[in-house]
Amino acid sequence: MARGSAVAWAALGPLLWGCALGLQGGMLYPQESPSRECKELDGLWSFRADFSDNRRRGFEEQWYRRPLWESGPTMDMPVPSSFNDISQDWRLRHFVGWVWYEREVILPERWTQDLRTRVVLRIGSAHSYAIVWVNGVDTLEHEGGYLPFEADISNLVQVGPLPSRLRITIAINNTLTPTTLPPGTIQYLTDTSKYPKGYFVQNTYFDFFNYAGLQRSVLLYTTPTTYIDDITVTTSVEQDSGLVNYQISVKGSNLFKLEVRLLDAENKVVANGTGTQGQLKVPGVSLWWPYLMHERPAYLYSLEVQLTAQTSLGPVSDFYTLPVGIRTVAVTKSQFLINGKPFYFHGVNKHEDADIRGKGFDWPLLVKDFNLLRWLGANAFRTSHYPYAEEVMQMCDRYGIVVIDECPGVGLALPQFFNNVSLHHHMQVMEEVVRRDKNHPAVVMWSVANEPASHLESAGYYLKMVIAHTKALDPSRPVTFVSNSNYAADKGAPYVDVICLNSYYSWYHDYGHLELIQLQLATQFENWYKKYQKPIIQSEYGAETIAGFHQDPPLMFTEEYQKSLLEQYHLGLDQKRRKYVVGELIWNFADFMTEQSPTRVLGNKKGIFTRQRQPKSAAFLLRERYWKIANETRYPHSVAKSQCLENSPFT
Ligand code: BDP
Repeated sequence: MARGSAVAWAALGPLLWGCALGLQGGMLYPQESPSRECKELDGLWSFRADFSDNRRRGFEEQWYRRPLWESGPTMDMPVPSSFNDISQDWRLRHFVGWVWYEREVILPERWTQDLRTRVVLRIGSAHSYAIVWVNGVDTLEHEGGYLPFEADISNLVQVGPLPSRLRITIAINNTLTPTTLPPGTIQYLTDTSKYPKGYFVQNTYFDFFNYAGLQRSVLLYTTPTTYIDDITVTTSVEQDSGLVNYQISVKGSNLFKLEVRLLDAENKVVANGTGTQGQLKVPGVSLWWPYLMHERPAYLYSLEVQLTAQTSLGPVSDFYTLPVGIRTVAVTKSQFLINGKPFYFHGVNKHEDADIRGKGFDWPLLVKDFNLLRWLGANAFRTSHYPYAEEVMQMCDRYGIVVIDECPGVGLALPQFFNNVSLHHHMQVMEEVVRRDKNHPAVVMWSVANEPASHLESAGYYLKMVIAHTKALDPSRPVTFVSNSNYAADKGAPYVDVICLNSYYSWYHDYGHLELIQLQLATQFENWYKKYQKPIIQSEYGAETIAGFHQDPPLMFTEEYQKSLLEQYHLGLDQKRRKYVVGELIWNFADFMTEQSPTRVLGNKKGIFTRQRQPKSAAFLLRERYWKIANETRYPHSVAKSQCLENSPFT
């Protein structure tokens, strides 16, 4: 594809769906409908960590065969939550190995007696390797945290009169190895004068705490036995009409009929179609715009899919409704275009992280974070450094927060991590990410990695393959990875559509010398742009700041230093903003937990909000800037700055 002209990915949408390595079926978000029921299994589960020396007692004694309490002492564990910060036991906080979860469920009779019902067990995520048993039967295994997986358990629950009580056992191993994503290493410390026999530590190469457990919802849901398995939607625009290309996969029978209707936000049918694929035309379309870019952002249509099928047990119907935002994404050599207009990312990097729950999904935290994003005037974030919960992605669609969707390709720091097994797994993870998030209008770009050792030859090949695979899976979006390499040494940049750069001037070097930032930033941008002629996003910058530390003139770790560092970066960014720099994402939205080390004070403190979501001084500075940029880049350019701020319900 020729570089230099706008590359309109949306137009390529229907070309290449399904170049998967081996994924079976879709991963539609579970929803209730006239044909589907959901039963959330959130709440208290029984829990036991396997503290035995080899961590394998649970398998040796087959803890899945009987109620977990019969195997020994258990504790209550909330789901969703990371297990690490829940108890007073320090061994559990740092535990590496297998932990066991168990819960009993009573199923409604119609789920177990009606053989036209399909019962599915779905786990939102289990970090990092999971094995699932239902009533002691080995049912499901999954590698990789941060992504959902599921199994049809109908044949386990529909086995005669009323076996309505189910025991679900899930063993989870959080060990990171050279072939997991993120990778890690286990180091045995063999000096017996210092360490007891068999002593080992988990080494990681990323800067966040390796929280683990059932960190997202677990649920059971039903579909009919012939069912809507997957829907893929891409959109484009032709004059004032929106085009919605859909592709639907059905499982369970070949004798079926599909009808689709597209409804606007007022529930008026604006287009309809039939069959497994087609194109819907929406004259006078309301486009999906990012927050603050347009007076009516985040417009969503609903795609209602209705399936009717004949099965050996009689007719069945299935209904699924997918939110659809109609928008285009394109990249020129100096711009990132949404709906054909230049888009500037003014946003944040986040983490799924909070007190007590760790990486556990939490509704109050979710809504608070989105209210803070809107207050800040942020229009985007990157899911640093793993895919976030599906509910987060749905909020982004609804609030118009643009997402750079990053996979868990973080910490690829050592040469041995670029091997064939890892490459294969990484490609599979990208399949799972794309399968889960492909229909979110908010997702405008995939990121396959954060700060890999991209100066290595082997990394160059590896990144080339992962990026090519991701593009084949989804030709409708640009692909990137986030680099902290030198422009002259980086071997992955030739394959990306947008260059994403992390730099920490006057933080990790030239300590305290804020006066150098503008020069160093200009050099960084100019070097990269000259070499690649691609749009650039400053994907991380920031300073460690302990809320309440003050010093003027500014010193490192104070609120004044964070503010001054940001100001210097902003001056540098403004030099290139209307040229080819298309975004800035602060590191980080909020303080977050890391491993313990002499350079981390109860975690990473580069947040502009504390871990408890209270603003540091820099948050006000950034807010001022983001609202100003929003007003300058708004389309159509009709709202004055003061109006914009005053009229906002979030001021
Ligand atoms: C970057 C990493 C990020 C770290 C940050 C930091 O991408 O995960 O937390 O540095 O050091 O290199 O604060």
